Amino acid sequence: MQLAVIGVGGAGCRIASAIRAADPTTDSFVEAVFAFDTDGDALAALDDVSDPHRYRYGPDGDDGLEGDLERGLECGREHADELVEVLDRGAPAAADAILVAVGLGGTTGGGTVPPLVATLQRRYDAPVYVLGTLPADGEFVPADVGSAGTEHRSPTTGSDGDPDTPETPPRPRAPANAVDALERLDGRADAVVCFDNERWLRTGERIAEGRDRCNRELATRVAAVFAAANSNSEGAERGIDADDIGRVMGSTTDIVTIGYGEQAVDTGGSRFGLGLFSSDQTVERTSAVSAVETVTRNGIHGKLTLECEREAAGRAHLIVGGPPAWLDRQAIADARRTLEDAVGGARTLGGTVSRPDGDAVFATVVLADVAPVDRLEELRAAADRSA
Ligand SMILES: Nc1nc2c(ncn2[C@@H]2O[C@H](COP(=O)(O)OP(=O)(O)OP(=O)(O)O)[C@@H](O)[C@H]2O)c(=O)[nH]1
Ligand SMILES: [Mg+2]
Repeated sequence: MQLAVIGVGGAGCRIASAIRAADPTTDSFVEAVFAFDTDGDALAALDDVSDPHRYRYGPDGDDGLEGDLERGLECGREHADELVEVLDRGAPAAADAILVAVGLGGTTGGGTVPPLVATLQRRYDAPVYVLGTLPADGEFVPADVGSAGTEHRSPTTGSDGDPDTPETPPRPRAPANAVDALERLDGRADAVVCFDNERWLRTGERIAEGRDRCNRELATRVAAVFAAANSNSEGAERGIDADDIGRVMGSTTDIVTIGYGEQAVDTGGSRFGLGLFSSDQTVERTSAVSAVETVTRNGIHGKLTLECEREAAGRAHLIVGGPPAWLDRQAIADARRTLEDAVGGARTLGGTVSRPDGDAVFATVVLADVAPVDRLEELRAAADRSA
């Protein structure tokens, strides 16, 4: 499966760049990465996007949009065709899906992505998925309004920490922007994969301090889903293809969250030699079973990109992968039942990914059509309060 990744705005571009960096296979699942921003300095700071695929558009100056989503939307509508022309030059026609990454609290990203996704849907047959971060409380809740007497994270301004950490302005409109952008994506995006910054930042940590770590964690999960549909599953029980991914993501703008568990395993040094030999490796069955059980449990019950009750999922997909000798069939069948039990009546899919050169067993859990989600309700309430 080949994915065209488009980052829009500061967060979106950094996440797109991190996805490129996380691509684990030589047979890359990332067909092309594009970065679109109104902020030229932010574009210039990206690590893993080639120059011709970085594109600045819209008003000049850092705060041309001044946090105003209406202006962001206007800018997005005005420039959507122009951005798609930039994509056309990079030939994403071969892509099986398009992934648009965005920080949903932002003005550039939140304003551009809804009209951009609408234009992409008109121009390409491939499904268009949005990967959106949800704003953290520290961005918009004043420091002295912490909940129920608990000490609250300080706002995102100030350079009281590491002087090398870039400052980030407070974003009082972040929840309203996020809620508004999500509503506008309804009926446009095939699905919206969410990542909750509030859950992934450490206590007291500012976006600028924690974002690179968060982006790596998110990129690992995105890669685990989409690279799975790109791998050689020869010898494995059941592979995964783009249709499986399409089935679990759906096409009706469902909210999607991803869980992930990984365990390093001894591959007898085969990763330094030819991958060929790792399939000859003998692994004690109890070790293989225990590895699959552990990563599955962590994938299901560990931290999700967006927290929700497991029973809140309408569909679920379990991907188990690793060196072939570690992929115990019975353990994988049991893992699938563990997921079925956890999600109640949700429809579940399963697949196996053989990674002859890998040195870890992993489980990726995709939960789709999740509702209700507490964090989304919190952001809606915060948006109402600021209205
Ligand atoms: N996970 C993650 N979230 C980020 C990152 N940068 C910003 N955010 C989040 O994304 C939201 C939008 O920020 P940006 O992407 O910088 O905003 P933008 O789209 O460039 O819009 P403007 O700068 O306001 O024009 C913020 O409210 C943060 O919640 C990042 O690198 N990683
Ligand atoms: Mg910006």
